[in-house]
Amino acid sequence: MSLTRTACPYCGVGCGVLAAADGTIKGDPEHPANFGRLCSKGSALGETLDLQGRLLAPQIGKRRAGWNEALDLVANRFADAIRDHGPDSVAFYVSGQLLTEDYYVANKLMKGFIGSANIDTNSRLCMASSVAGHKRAFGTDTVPGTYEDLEEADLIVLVGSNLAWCHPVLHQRIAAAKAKRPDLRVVNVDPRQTATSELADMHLRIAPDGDIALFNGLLAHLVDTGATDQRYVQDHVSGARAAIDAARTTNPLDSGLTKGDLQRFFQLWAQTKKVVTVYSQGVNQSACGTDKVNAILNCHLITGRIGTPGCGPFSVTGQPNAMGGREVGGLANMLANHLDIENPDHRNAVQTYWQSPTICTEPGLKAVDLFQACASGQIKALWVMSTNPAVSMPDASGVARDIANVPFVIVSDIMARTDTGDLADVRLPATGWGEKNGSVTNSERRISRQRAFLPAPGEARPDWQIICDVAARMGWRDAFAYASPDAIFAEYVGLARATRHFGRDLDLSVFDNVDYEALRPTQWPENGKRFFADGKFFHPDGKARMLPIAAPRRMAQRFTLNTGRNRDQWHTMTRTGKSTRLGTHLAEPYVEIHPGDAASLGIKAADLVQVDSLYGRVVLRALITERVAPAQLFAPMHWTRQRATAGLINSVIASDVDPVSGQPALKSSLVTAKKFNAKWFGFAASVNEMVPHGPYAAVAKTQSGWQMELAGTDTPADWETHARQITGITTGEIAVVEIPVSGVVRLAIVEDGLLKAVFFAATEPVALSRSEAVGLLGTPVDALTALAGRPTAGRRDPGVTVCACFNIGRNTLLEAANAGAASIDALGEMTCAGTNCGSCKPELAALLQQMIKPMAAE
Ligand SMILES: Nc1nc2c(c(=O)[nH]1)N[C@H]1C(S)=C(S)[C@@H](COP(=O)(O)OP(=O)(O)OC[C@H]3O[C@@H](n4cnc5c(=O)[nH]c(N)nc54)[C@H](O)[C@@H]3O)O[C@H]1N2
Ligand SMILES: Nc1nc2c(c(=O)[nH]1)N[C@H]1C(S)=C(S)[C@@H](COP(=O)(O)OP(=O)(O)OC[C@H]3O[C@@H](n4cnc5c(=O)[nH]c(N)nc54)[C@H](O)[C@@H]3O)O[C@H]1N2
Ligand code: SF4
Ligand SMILES: [Mo]
Repeated sequence: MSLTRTACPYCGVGCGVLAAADGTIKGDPEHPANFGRLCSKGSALGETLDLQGRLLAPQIGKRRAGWNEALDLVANRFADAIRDHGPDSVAFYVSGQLLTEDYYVANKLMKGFIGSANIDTNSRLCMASSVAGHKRAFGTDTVPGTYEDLEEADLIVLVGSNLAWCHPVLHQRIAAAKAKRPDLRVVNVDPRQTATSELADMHLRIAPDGDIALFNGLLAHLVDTGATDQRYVQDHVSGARAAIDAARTTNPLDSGLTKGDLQRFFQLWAQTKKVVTVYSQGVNQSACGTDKVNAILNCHLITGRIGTPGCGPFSVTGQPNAMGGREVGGLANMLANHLDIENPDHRNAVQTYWQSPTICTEPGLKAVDLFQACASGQIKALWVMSTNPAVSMPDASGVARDIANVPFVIVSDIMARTDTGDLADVRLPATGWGEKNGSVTNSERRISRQRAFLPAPGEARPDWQIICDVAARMGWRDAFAYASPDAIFAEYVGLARATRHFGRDLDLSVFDNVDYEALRPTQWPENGKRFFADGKFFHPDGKARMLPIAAPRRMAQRFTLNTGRNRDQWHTMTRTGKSTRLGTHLAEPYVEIHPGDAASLGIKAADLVQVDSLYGRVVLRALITERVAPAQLFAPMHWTRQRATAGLINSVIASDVDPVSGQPALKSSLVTAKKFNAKWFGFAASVNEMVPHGPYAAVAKTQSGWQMELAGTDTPADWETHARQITGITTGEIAVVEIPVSGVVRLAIVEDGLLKAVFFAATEPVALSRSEAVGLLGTPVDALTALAGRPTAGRRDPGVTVCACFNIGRNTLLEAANAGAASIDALGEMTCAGTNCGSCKPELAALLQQMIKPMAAE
């Protein structure tokens, strides 16, 4: 089977992938982002390619429609709204998971032809504060460095970034560099202990939003100890005086760190010339996110540590094409190609190049405002592409209501059912990864091709084509008459050429007349080039700006709810949720809570916790751990209404935003927490797909079907009926074991000699080997054996999955460790764990650490 050279559709590392239609997936050894490596999500891509659950034809309401009918309807409703209420009565909400070509035409249609800037994107939730911080400091949204800087640096500071889980291949590059050069220091600044902290020499457990106090303190220290580069500052930087004065008014102890830790960190930073500061959502997703970015940039500017090998601030992007989206101007406050809406010369140039009837003259609505405008009735037609805002926006229940309030909603997605798709009037089937062609830009400005290796399924069409089809029907056929993404890319490169005289950073000349089909991963402005070592910035005076940043006041809080990601899931799980290998790493929505807090709330291991805010309520499994600090909670963002009844974490998050960037504060919500009083707890596994219902229920796909965790506040009248309802197995024989004293009920359904479903309930959280129960489904085991709830003779319970690539469970690893495997490599040799993608290595290290603890204590 011949392999197609393409790029991973998940994170912004932008790994090269070799893929084939039979599901073969390999890392591309020649791609400069990963040199052949892949993480667990990348490795499991082959398992997400099946057509189950895909949207394969346009739908109007609940009815299947033809493309012509659906496109006519969309074009007419948009045209009607614009005619009756003006261009600002319509909006697009798009995604950093669109390809550059999709993004380019969506932006062109809205800004140049409809004449509004009401196109915003999920990058608002992701990168907006970095964009705003870059623009304030540099005059443009420029990421100065390259991945090689991570290998060249002597100190890497990871701020608000769980690189081990979220950018695993970059994490592995750092780990490899550190193994080779043990002098390389790594510092992790995160209120939580994460898999990333394990690699770090120093974990600074900062208070929520304590980052400004930390970096202002550092700035003052750099000045006081003469660690600044006065020449660089004099020639190339403005605003240093005011920034230093503001920094001096900050008390570094407001960071929540001790004096000793602060001193150690300040000295290390001051004394190490080659520093890279990597940051992501712990910085961006905050009500002071832009200020955090500039507090970091200030320290790099005052030392001139920017743009030289091993030096610089490095905002790592989350989505595969967050950078491409920024380049083509896909945010409401940008034009195109890093040009500014506010600048009439820029607007004229773009309008002339597009030969468009109009051009937006002022910024459009940013995500949170955009959905508020849906609530107020301003937005008459909304088109959502490649994102799931009914889950991922703050105040997700409110946003779902806002979307439902829009008279006409279009959702383009690859999946038939998503929480947002459920609210649409028209759903349009898009081709997905492996079926579509285009380009993406990764965190280090490298443009790679995504290439198709599968046919388009059903009637699905590429996003760019759907947008152009609508534009044509709105009367702009010629301006959107592209034969292929190739033509769109060429136009985008041409726009950069036509606007080169403005002297902006986005120089795409390396792509002039490039062979698109054969395009190799290439950085702009050219491979290996860094920005700003020459001191040339993009403000009118050519200088960078340091900004005076004030630290936020710390408030007394009951619980601060922090949110983020799991190693093996991607956002709202529409794709990773299909992989059984990925589904069992952490199989239900959970909340990390400190042991002290758990004790004071009477919460024991595996209990359920109810988390409330002014906006909503969630019920989550307690994960009691010292990884979180007292008075803080952490919950992952992944669970949707389809996967859990009460796990939608964003339903408790307020829509507070950063005043500069408009990015929501998704990491520090004020909430209360208490024990959820369940009458009973349950676990079910079935060969059928199960739908979560009841006060607490969460489903996950398994290799034998589906599993569900449950809890109820009322005891069902009849367990047998309940079990059949839950598992969806209505025929076959049912065996029941009931132990009235302890309230334990166990049921198994056998049909045609095969085990079809099991259901366990108890008044306490159900203790049983899930992997064992799941492993028995579909096999000819007798019901009573299935109900034992523990490994049958001759079978070993592998335990919860640790290594997703080879499906190696915790118990298997513990056995190997007991048998003498004392290092990650040894574990790998015995069990294969960690030898493919390596994403689980931090967990392997933790497991080994745990094993040696008792001995160390002796
Ligand atoms: N497995 C996986 N990988 C992904 C994704 C995914 O869904 N799954 N999504 C991709 C996307 S789009 C993105 S944006 C990236 C995100 O990548 P990351 O930013 O690394 O991920 P998060 O888990 O959102 O948050 C990072 C850390 O910020 C910390 N934090 C919270 N508040 C603060 C604070 O005030 N200060 C500091 N210093 N830290 C704080 C959190 O405890 C958390 O550990 O991941 C990308 N990669
Ligand atoms: N609490 C909390 N909330 C957060 C965050 C957080 O850290 N905490 N992080 C925020 C961040 S950084 C981000 S990036 C967002 C992500 O949030 P979303 O963008 O809402 O999440 P996804 O699940 O990635 O949604 C992508 C959708 O596009 C569909 N899709 C996939 N491929 C294609 C395609 O080729 N074409 C089309 N048309 N559709 C496609 C998928 O099926 C899916 O429905 O979440 C944000 N929300
Ligand atoms: S690190 Fe993993 S998710 Fe990110 S691009 Fe590489 S393989 Fe894909
Ligand atoms: Mo993101």
